[in-house]
Amino acid sequence: MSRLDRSEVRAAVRSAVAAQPVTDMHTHLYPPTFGTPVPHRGQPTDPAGLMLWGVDELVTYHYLIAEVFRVVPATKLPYEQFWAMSKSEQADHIWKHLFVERTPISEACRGVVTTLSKLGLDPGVKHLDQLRPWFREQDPSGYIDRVMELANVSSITMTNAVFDDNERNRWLAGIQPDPRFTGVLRLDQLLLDWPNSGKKLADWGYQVSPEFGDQTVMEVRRFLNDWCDRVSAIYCAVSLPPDFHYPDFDACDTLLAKCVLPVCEARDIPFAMMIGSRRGVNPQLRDAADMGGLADVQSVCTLCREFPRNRFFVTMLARENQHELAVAARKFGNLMVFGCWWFLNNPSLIDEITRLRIELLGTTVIPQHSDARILDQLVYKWDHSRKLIGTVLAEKYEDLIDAGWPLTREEIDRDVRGFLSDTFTGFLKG
Ligand code: RAT
Ligand code: ZN
Repeated sequence: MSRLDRSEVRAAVRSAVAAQPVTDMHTHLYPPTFGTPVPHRGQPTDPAGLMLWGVDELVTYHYLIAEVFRVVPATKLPYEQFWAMSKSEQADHIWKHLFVERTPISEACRGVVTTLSKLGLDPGVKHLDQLRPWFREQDPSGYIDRVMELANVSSITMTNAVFDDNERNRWLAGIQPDPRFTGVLRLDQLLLDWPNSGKKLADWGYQVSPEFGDQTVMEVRRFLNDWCDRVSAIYCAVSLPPDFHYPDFDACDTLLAKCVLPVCEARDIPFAMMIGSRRGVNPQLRDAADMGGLADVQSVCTLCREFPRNRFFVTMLARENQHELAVAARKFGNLMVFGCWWFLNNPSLIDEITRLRIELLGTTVIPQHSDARILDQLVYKWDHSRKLIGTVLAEKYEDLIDAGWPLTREEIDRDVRGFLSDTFTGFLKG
C-alpha cells in the first residue's frame, strides 16, 4: 500500500480517472444491427436506421438545433424550411452559424470540437465537406470499437423504446445481441398515456381493458416480461414530468404499483426514474422541444418506502432538486442517485452537483452517464465529465489528507472504479 503525499494526489486521481473504463448507464445509442442512415463505404444505408454517428449527426444534435434557432430565429428561417433540408444541409447551416460566424463556446458546441480533435480531425474547418470523406471511410462496427477505445467506455446501455414502431419492429424481426450494448426497457408511453398504450397492448394480443381488473394486471405483467426478455433488460426506465406525484391515484400509479414494480422485483432488476422533463414546450423544435421543471422528491421517498424490495435509480432535471434528492438517498439504501442529466450536463453544474453528492453520499453515487444519442459524443461527454469528476475528487482527497487520513493509490483506484463502473453494476446485482 503506497501512502500518497498531498502533492501527488492530483496526478494520481487524473491518471486513475483516465485509465478507468466506464460502464455508461444511460445512452440513446444502438449497434449496427439496428441499421444506420449514415453513408459509409458506398454501402446501402437504412434511412430509418437507429445507429447515429458521424459529423452530420454530431452537428445536428438536438442541443445544437435549439442553439442555431437562437441565432437564426424562425422569423428568418421558418421551422418547416429547416426540417425540409437534408441532414447535410442542416449540418452546414449549423456549422456556418455556430462554428464559423460565431465562437463555439457553449458546452454542446465545445463537445463537437473536443470530439473532432480527439478523432484526429481539424475542428477549425470552414466547411464540413473537408471532414465528410473521413467519416464515409469508416465501417460502423469498427468505428464503435474505435470510439469506445478513445472514450474508454467498456459498455453502452441502450434505451429501448418499445412503443416506437420503428424500434419495436426491428426487435420483432430478430436482433442479434451485440456484446458491447445492454438493453433497457423504456416505459414512458405505457405509464404516461394508458388510454393509447392500453389500446396498443390490446392490438398486440394482450387481454387488457381500461379498468384495471386482475386480468389486465396479469397481462401488462406478461407484456413487460416478454419485452424484458426480448431486449435482455438490465433495468426498466421512465422519464416523468415535473408534476409527477406518487400517490396520485391515476393509471400511472396503478401501473407502477401493480405491474412495473412487481415485475422489476420478480426479475430482481432496478427501476430508473428520470424526473423533471417538461415535454414539447416548443413542439416546432421536435427533439429539441423539451425543457425541465422542479419535481417532487417526496414522491420518490414514498416509492422507496412503500416498495422496499425494489431498487430505484433516480435522476432529476432541476438543479434545485439536487440537494433534497441527495438527502433522500441518505434515507433509503434502495435509492441510487445518478448522472447530471441533459441541461445539467454542463461543467459548472457537474462540478457543483458532484461536490454536493460526494459530501452527502460519499462513494455511494453514480456521478454521470453520457446520454449520448450520437456514438461519437461518447468521446466528449466522457472527456469533459472525467476531468470534472477528477477535479472534485482530488480536492476531496486533499481535504481528507489534511484531516489526517493516510490516503493510498489503491483507495483512489477503488473509488474511481466505483464512480465510473462498479457502483452501477453493483446496484444492478442488488
Ligand atoms: O438528453 C437528451 O437527449 C434528451 O432528449 C432525452 O433523451 C433524455 O435524456 C431522456 O432520456 O428522456
Ligand atoms: Zn436520455
